Amino acid sequence: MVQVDRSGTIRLRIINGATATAFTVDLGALEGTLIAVDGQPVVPMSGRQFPMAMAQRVDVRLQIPSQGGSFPILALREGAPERTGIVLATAGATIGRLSVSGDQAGPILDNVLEAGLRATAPLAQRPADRTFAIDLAGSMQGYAWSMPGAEAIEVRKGQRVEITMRNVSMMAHPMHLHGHHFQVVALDGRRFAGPVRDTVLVPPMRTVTLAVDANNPGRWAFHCHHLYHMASGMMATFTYEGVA
Ligand SMILES: [Cu+2]
Repeated sequence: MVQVDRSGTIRLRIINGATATAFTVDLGALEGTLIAVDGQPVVPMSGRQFPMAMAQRVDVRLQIPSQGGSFPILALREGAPERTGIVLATAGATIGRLSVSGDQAGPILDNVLEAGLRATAPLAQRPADRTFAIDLAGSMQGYAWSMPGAEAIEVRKGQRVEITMRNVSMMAHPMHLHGHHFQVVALDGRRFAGPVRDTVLVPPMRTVTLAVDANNPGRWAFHCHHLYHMASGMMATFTYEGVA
């Protein structure tokens, strides 16, 4: 339980720190405003449910009603009834006991919300200097995963880089690049000025393109944040030329 003030404004920053589980944050009776993803501001979007893949963060602004009360903020497990969360409560409010299992399975994550997000500070408009096309491949049978096309991602400082990730598997992959924030610039080939972030979900059989300015020389991990996928093949690097 987290005590809050009547009529108070709350900023919740939620991190999906799970190894292999996606969630949907459910605000219950409260309406919230999504104001940032992965710590990067987005054009505010109101809603009651926000999907979160592994490693993703959301910042949600909430208004506590003047009459007060208790307000469960739940994280619904994808495709299963289990849930967890916190309760925001004003002084003296009655707090009911909640089951760890809901009535129905949590939503399967897709990119519907992603398509509606817009960065407040998008990357400058410019053509890509380097483009890479990679597949996200593998299967549950044998549990071997790979990122063909990502073996040799090598860039130069100052370049605009675009990476198109095509998921040819039947599992979703939250793809995470270290050392940078990128902008999501296309979903299934449709261009848009999407959010700036560092982890983007690529659902099964879908394609996501990210754009990134190579401005932080090093040898950076670029991987699926489903840690069992990462450990069994979905790990690549984003390397600057001349960096060992
Ligand atoms: Cu994965």
